Amino acid sequence: MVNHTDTSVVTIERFIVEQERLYPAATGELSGIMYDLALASKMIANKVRLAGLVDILGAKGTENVQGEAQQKLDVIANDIIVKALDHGGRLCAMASEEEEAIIPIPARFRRGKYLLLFDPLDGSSNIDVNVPVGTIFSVLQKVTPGVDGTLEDMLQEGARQVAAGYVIYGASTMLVYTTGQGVHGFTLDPSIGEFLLSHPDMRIPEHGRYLSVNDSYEALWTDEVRALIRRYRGLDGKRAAMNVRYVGSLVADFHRNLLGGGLFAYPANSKSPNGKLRLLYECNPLAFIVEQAGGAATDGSRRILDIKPTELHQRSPYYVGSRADVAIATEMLAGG
Ligand code: P6P
Repeated sequence: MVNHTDTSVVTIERFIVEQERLYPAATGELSGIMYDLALASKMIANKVRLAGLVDILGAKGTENVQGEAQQKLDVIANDIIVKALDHGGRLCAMASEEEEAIIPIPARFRRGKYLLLFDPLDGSSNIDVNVPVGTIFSVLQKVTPGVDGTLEDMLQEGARQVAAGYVIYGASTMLVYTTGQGVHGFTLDPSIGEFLLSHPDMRIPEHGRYLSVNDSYEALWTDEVRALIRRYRGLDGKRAAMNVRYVGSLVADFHRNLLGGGLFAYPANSKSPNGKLRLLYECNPLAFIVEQAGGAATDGSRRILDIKPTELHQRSPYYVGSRADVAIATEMLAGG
């Protein structure tokens, strides 16, 4: 790990180069993906920031005041990421929450050895109430023969990710990522258009302050889940009560808990037996981040990163955050 004495002038580009130098065998392909993701994030940040002003909200297929075809912001974010990364020669396929099938690299572009999976704008329904939203991404390495990425290449356990991260579009725009060498946060300085290293080596506190859960589903949970949430809320006297903080935007809730310590829970319920969140491009990347920061993530019985996916858009129950609090979930749900 390079020792940064003055983090105020470490751009993400410099940080990526210095990280790459730690690995003589590195080809620079992964670094190139991170550059392109940083660029796409700046472009999306611009769109999100202006969303309330230029009438680009609303359902896809309608027309805006200029009579232009209306696009939802998450479709716009999706297209920004695809176009920023499809021609760099580092990827052999992509997958997005916005697209049912995997996204091939156009025939005119060279293929690389990596795959990018992403949720382009998670929580986008919160835009019009000015709640922070986010982009979540996961990078895998191709495992099948041939040059084009396949569904099989996408369906790898989260433990096989080579990089993961998120961008939070809030009071400031932050990009937080890991390549397995710790978690590092960069804050966008819009006056110069650069992401600057603001949070080197992020660590999540062992015990959580915050509990993030939508307990309007309480009647749909199992007795074990209800007992677990009561534990976190200090109602069974076995744990101090956690402060409930839930904004309904995964990246915003996760980011606050990463910084202050906490647990985010989206349990299975009788209407959604696998919960709501997507394994491949929501649960896995944030699980990689949180483990690298000293936390943990489970579906209630298994480590999230050990789950072998069977479908591209499959969902998973999700408990992620401070290690001691995730351990309580495992103990109370899996009889662990
Ligand atoms: P609920 C946003 O729609 C999202 O996908 C996540 O960002 C968020 O954590 C979750 O759904 C909120 O879901 O059911 O509590 O409204």
